[in-house]
Amino acid sequence: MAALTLKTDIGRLFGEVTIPGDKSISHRSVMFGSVAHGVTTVTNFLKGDDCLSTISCFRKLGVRIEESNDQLRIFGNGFEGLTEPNELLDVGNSGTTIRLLMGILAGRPFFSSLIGDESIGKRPMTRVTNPLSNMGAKIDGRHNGSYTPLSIRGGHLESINYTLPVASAQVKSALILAGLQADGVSQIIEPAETRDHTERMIRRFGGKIEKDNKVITVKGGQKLTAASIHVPGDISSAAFFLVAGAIISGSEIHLKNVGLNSTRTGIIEVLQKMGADLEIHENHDNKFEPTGDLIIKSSSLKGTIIEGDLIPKLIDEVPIIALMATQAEGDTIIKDAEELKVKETNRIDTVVQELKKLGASIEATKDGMVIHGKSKLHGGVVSSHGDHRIGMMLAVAALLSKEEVLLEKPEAISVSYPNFFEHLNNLIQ
Ligand code: SPQ
Repeated sequence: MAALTLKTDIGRLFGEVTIPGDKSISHRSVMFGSVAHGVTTVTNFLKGDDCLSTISCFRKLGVRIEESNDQLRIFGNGFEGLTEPNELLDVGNSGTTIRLLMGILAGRPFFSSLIGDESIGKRPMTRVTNPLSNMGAKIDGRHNGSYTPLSIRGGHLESINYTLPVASAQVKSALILAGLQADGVSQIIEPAETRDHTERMIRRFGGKIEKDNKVITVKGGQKLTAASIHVPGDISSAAFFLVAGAIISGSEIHLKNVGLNSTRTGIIEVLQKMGADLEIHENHDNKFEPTGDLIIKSSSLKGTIIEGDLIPKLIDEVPIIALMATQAEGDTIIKDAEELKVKETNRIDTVVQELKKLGASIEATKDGMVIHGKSKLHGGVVSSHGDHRIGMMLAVAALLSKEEVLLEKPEAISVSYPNFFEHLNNLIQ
């Protein structure tokens, strides 16, 4: 796709956005619907490219999935209802799809091959393939099973007692999904708390999982029963509007239906620490996943330090937080965030490289970045590098420029937010 001329030199942002469905929860709703017994219905499913890849993989595994405008119907027949695929399972750009799917396939007595796009081909898979192999799955792939294409022959699994070497919800979830099919009780220990959507899904589908601080315990052989799922709005998508509203003078944006699961709300803590004018209206009747409405107004911001256990709660928001820091007084230091190097792109390098092109004062460090505020951003030619979150961050950055900003590879944004530009443009005054 040709480079896109972004909106620049705007007055302010004003109005309301209904945030589309959460990507992490949408993936999991299809996966659990497929391995449960009965018909699962899903509303507010995110029809972004990543979640559509998950649907396509489960169809190839023999699951009937009906899509209408406002709902998905998934006809699950249990883990044992999945059948050997005749075709390659293509996960596109989606790390969540491939890693969680491997946890499911590890326990299935058949052969499958998984592929993805160029970015997936660079993302480390041994974090999942090693513990799954220890449980009994036979997995191979490029560089000794480290990278796609991967092949997996599943079957009988032994339970596992495993301390995660990195705080990763994807690794944790893959092991939980394998643990559900294993003999005995598995224990997974997290170095820091990560998003708990998989654990919540198990309970929603009638299963049991225990969590004691950072220790997760799950018993194999559980039967899951179909459920109805309403997917809350994605706080990682809302983050772009929260930051845009905070940094563009005179703005006021109302965000409806945002997921407020405390394992995901690091962005809210950072906005508050930096002095943002944010109102939170929690919705008290959603016990499956907490939700609420947010109102953000522009205000003056100050730099902060972001580190430690807060990082997994905002890992996908670091690109847009870095932009916010360029508009805050003083320095912002982001550390303990080495995981950013193995996302769709190396998000430390791509954030630093692209924001510098627009005039930001920002440096990469070994495990994060330092941003010196406040910078006046200007025009230029920037690239998403094929990473949706970098693309959306740059579209918000461009709003601050008086000169033209061209975005290369804008199509990446459809991975998690297909109508992002429509929503942004509706707010511009
Ligand atoms: O699915 P994918 O490509 O890994 O997506 C990203 C994103 O920015 O949307 C990461 F690049 O989100 C991950 C997130 O970083 C989604 C996720 C999940 O749904 O479990 C967990 C996080 O990854 P990880 O590796 O920390 O477990």
